[in-house]
Amino acid sequence: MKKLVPTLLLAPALVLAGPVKVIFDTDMITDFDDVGALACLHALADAGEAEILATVSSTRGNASVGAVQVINTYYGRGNLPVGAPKGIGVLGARPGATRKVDPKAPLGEKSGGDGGHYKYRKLLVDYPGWYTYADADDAPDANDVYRKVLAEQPDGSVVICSTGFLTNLRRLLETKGDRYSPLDGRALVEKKVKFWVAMACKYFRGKEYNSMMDWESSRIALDGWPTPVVITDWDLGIDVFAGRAVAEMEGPRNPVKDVFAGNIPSREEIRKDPAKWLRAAFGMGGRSAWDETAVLIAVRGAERYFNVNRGRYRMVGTDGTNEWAPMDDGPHVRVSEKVPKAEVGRVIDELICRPPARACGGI
Ligand SMILES: [Ca+2]
Repeated sequence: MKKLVPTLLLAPALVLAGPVKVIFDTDMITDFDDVGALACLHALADAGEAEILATVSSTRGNASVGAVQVINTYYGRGNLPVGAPKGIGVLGARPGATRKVDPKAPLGEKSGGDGGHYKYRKLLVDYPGWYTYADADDAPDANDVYRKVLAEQPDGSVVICSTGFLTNLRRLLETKGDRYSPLDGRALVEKKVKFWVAMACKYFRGKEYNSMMDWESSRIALDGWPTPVVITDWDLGIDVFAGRAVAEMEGPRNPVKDVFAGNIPSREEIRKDPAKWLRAAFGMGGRSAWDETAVLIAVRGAERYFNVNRGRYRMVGTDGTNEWAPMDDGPHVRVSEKVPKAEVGRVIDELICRPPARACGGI
């Protein structure tokens, strides 16, 4: 008989009084569904559904932390704690990259040497004064951010939402007791974290960018996490589309609108060859909304929009491959379609398009 997933673990908005406390962990190195995800999270915070405790980058040496700060500032929360991994961590957009783009170098071509960094470095050029860390390497250690924030929060109250690499989560598990807490990382997570929702992995076997790029950290984090983990995987998000609405929204420019408007193909282009654009993760509704689905789950619970399936994701081998094994008492939950994907996309678009409730600033 199929074991039911305890609702208590998956629908915090329904069982906890007050806003859901969220730490957002993002890459912002290539793709830009992270921008939509962070916009959704701010909109949910504006509505009183979420409280954003920190926003950290899972990459090093690029514009990711600065880009996060630009978006935070747009929503009037420029002073949110930010951080990045130290010592280990993804440096470039491509697997095995050993060099980072110099954050002080002139802005490169969109499809040239800057690669995926372009859109985030451009954000920093276009919004000067909205951020403090142009280079993620200059930002505080994500471990300090995580440990300080977790130690200050009530037990079992924090939801971690990761939409990038699992580097920070691995590093957090490996921390020792410090000035914030005598507990080691695993014990601190066990005490404070209600659950972790990760946009990662490929169903049921394959390679997926977030879990592949730093596969060793993915293995350690997925195998060692002591509280429930909800996975929204590549196959779920590929045909949930969002972002066209904000890209075509009337009104003044803003960093969220800029990113979507500058990076999604026109309706006409998609009309000419929809299959080609789907392979590139674009649809008439915009960009595949992998990361935004993770935010919906973190704040509103997995079961509001998705079916839940229990099992275990694990990394296999040493090339970044993962696989899913269904099991009634597995430590992980994988979500699948329940509410039609087009409707989920509309929910996401409505959040992304909401004007900020606070005045721009806070940096
Ligand atoms: Ca991402």
